[in-house]
Amino acid sequence: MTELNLDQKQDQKAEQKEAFEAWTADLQARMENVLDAHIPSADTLPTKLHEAMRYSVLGGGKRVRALLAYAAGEFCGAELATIDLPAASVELIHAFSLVHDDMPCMDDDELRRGKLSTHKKYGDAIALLVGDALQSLAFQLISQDKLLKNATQKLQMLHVLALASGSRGMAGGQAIDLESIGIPLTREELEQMHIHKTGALIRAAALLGAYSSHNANEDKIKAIDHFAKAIGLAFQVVDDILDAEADTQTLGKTAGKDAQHNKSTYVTILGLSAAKQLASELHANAMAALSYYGREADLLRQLAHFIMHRSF
Ligand code: GRG
Repeated sequence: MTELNLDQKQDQKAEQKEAFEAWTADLQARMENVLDAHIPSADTLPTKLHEAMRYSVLGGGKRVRALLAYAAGEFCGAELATIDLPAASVELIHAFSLVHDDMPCMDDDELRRGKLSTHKKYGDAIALLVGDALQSLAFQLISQDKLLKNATQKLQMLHVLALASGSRGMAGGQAIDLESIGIPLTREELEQMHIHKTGALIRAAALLGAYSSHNANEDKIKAIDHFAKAIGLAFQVVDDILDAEADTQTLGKTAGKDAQHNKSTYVTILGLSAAKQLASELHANAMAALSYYGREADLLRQLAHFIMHRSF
């Protein structure tokens, strides 16, 4: 094979970046359509609840979890269409968590995805119901998915999603978070909290993508799992850095909330520079999980890069 010169390498990199941006835009739009098609229309009774569900899910968000499911699914040989509903189900659980997280009894934020948070627009009672209904819809979508032919495959997905969102996953992580306001956490405690609160659903997204394949290879699933654990935690470290460094307009949610609420974060515990170093180490760990694989893992690698370098 002939060696590429510097210019050729730069051209290749620019082409890969462009292709990844096109893939991202394409699948974000695809996910928007899937979600739009599966959340009842705003003129279906009860209209206010459905309008608020659509408000909370559609027209915003980076769709990182769906992208991860698509990338992991493609890596394992799944058809795109088979990944649609499992990926949408994770986005619904994620949107549910954001709606509840913004409420006064939780993180209390009036801004989400650059617009009023759901309880500010529709009131607390509707916001609670939006979360409940989105959670149910997530499980409904997998259970009714006609492209998942095998009942064991569906059960496996439902199990992974239930574990990731329940008391041993995201809800548990949120409980630790609430208990720790004003109480400094150790680095280990902070890590445990984020592995549950943020990492569990990101890991579930990748696994659901992988399980969308009818014949996923065991080694590939192990690699995806290792990759997702590392990049899930890196996602949160980057989130803490952004909360400290970025402004409200860029974030689309109130910046500096962690400091305001006297919360332990990677930035308060380690300092900005060590937090950035930790994010790079976690990224390297995620890359190591894919080291055995060639071009077929490139989407996962590029997605990891996107997570590391996002601005919101
Ligand atoms: C949902 C089971 C369940 C219980 C509710 C409220 C709650 C318990 C958990 C909150 C979990 C939470 C809000 C974690 C934060 C995760 C996080 C970093 C969110 C931001 O994710 P992005 O940046 O958001 O992917 P977008 O808007 O791009 O989708």
